[in-house]
Amino acid sequence: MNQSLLLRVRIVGSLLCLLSAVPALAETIEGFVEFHGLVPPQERLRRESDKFCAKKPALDPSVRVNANRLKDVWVRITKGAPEQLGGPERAVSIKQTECMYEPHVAAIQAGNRVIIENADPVLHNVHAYAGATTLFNRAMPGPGVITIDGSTAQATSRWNGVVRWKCDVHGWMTGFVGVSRNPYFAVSSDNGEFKIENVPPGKYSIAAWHEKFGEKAVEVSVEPGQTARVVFYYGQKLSESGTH
Ligand SMILES: [Cu+2]
Repeated sequence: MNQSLLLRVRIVGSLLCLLSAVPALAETIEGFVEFHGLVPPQERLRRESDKFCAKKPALDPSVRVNANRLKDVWVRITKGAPEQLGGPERAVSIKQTECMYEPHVAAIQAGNRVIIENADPVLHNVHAYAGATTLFNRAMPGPGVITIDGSTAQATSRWNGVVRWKCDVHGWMTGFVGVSRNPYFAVSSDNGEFKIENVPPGKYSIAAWHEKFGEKAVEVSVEPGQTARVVFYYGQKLSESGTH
């Protein structure tokens, strides 16, 4: 081997060493939520009490299954990640449209803002509960936007769980916001998939929550340079939820 080739081999070798020494700090946890067994039919909501809302038929959004995958499951790391509050620069938007909340289930990090829009020409009353405690209760008499921050963000930061939304005018209007005390969370999509990004390698407990079917939990190990895959199972029990 001549000198210049040897030098090149050494340089490439050093670069490879450098690259492999750089720690992988941000991996992804991804997966989906399966539902097995008889899917409860989506009932048509009784909305005759309000002329505007009654104009459009609407279905109960609480259980939505598409090709054996369950939508609107809040998935988040519950153990293994340090507690960390979010900032007001991040926000989730929730729209009241045709007398429904869109999205039906959302998620934030405690401390983030919640922006609530009324796109309807009717009164909605945004009444948010943590358990049985009212977090806030705001009337929105017509189209407009309100932002929930400040004292409410502080209230949610003391609390780790699901905030339930309710409209006192229209009893069928409910929605949910999962509040995490770390930045690692997601909500399952139309096809039941979720993705949690920028997770440092480590061992974690991950919990899933669905408004009708409750909680599931799995342990997952996030390895450097690898995407961790998780499946949650609801409905008829075929096998335990787990990694795959
Ligand atoms: Cu309403």
